[in-house]
Amino acid sequence: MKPSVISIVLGGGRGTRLSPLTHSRSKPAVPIAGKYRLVDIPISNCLNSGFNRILVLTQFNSASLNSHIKNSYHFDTFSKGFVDILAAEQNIESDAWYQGTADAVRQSMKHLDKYDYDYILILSGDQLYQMDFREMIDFHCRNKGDITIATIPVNSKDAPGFGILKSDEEGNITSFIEKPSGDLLHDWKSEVSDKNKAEGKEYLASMGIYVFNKNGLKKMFDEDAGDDFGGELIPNGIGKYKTLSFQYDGYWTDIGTIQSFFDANLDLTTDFPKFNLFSKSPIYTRARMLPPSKILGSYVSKAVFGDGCIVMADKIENSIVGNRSRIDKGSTIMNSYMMGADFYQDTQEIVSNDRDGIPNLGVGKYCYIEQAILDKNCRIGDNVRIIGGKHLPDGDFENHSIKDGIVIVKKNAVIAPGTQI
Ligand code: ADQ
Ligand code: ADP
Repeated sequence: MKPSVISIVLGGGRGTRLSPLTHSRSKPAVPIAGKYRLVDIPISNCLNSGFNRILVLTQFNSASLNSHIKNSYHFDTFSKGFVDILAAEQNIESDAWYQGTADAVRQSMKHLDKYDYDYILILSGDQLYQMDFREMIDFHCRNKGDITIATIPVNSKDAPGFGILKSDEEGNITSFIEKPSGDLLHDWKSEVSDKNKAEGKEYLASMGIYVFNKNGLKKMFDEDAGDDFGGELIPNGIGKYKTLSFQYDGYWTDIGTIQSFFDANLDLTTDFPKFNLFSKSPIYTRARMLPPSKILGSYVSKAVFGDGCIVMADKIENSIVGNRSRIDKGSTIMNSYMMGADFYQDTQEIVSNDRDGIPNLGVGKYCYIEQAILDKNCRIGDNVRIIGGKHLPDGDFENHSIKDGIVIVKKNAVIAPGTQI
């Protein structure tokens, strides 16, 4: 019999590590890969696994997340599928934000009572991967776990950023430490495959993807204190709950920081990206009915285009160009992610702006942009040079921020002609 599953997507803490992309939108609504949003990844993995009852928990319910979910995920009456957003809400008992991952799920349990389910699948909202969750749920049922954690081998450089665990031969997790400091690592090596060993990946990391039995999770919330799964409830529950490791060997990356977000996006422009957009399991998103993209006389290499773009640039290389992007003649875009725009300007407006020296939506004439993220609806004037690089110190300015050497031009920013960043 098909297991009865409700999926919960943890849609974001405060999203500060992804700011300024999260200034005006919640984290799940951050655009990726030119035409999707972060939340499309876990939702698509659920749908491709046959689990179509999905709740997205978020700290604030921005208009763009709401409209994205409402416009993207439609189910017929007979399927009983839904994707609903649960935003942190004030109520009689509490006026607090979700205090952590476990608190977010704990506060949401009352909304689940109206559904029939046996298992809860808890997912992070800021990861890029393709996984068939049926295999994980099968593993959980076969081995009669209370909790199953998806795990992946990582190297000693990455290990301090994750929950690290050890398991016995049957996959029972025997110990777990959240984000161990480097000096503790030597105690946390696991037996891994020869391939992983050769790559130096000798630590088993939690992917922050959990399966719980419904009653087990309720019991945990009733009996154990803690606001965070990785920091408190999971490590404290080892020994009390049968906690299993389900090892995954595919591509998986956390995209919670500007650097990892940028790297994951730009990897999609390589010959053989680690994340396969051209897969039999589709990534679902909003069908926007945009026209095809039009390229006029540009040299283009290793570039990924969204829909409805008009590109007259000289050169686009190693870059993602999102929906409705307009790039004027003589411009170059290198190693960058341009998110595109939410709307078009009409031709009359473009001509009159050109006449008056007012920047139009998109990138103007004779610009040079490298190592940058251009958030949506930017207006980059003519002859602007934006060149990121590791030599640049982090900073936050009116129209842009710099993080890890990446220049992030803020949503709706207007960059005056001739500006140099
Ligand atoms: P982190 O990713 O550092 O570690 P956390 O920041 O708690 O954990 O985020 C997990 C997910 O929950 C993210 O998608 C985040 O946006 C979301 N989230 C965080 N706080 C939230 C809140 N208050 N309300 C709603 N959503 C919230 C976790 C585990 C580690 C594991 C890594 C793998 O704790 O053990 O190794 O994930 O990435
Ligand atoms: P996408 O899914 O294509 O990224 P969204 O539908 O989330 O875009 O965003 C489109 C948003 O842009 C909508 O909220 C819409 O109201 C807004 N929008 C559309 N036309 C204009 C316009 N001319 N000026 C400003 N905002 C616009």
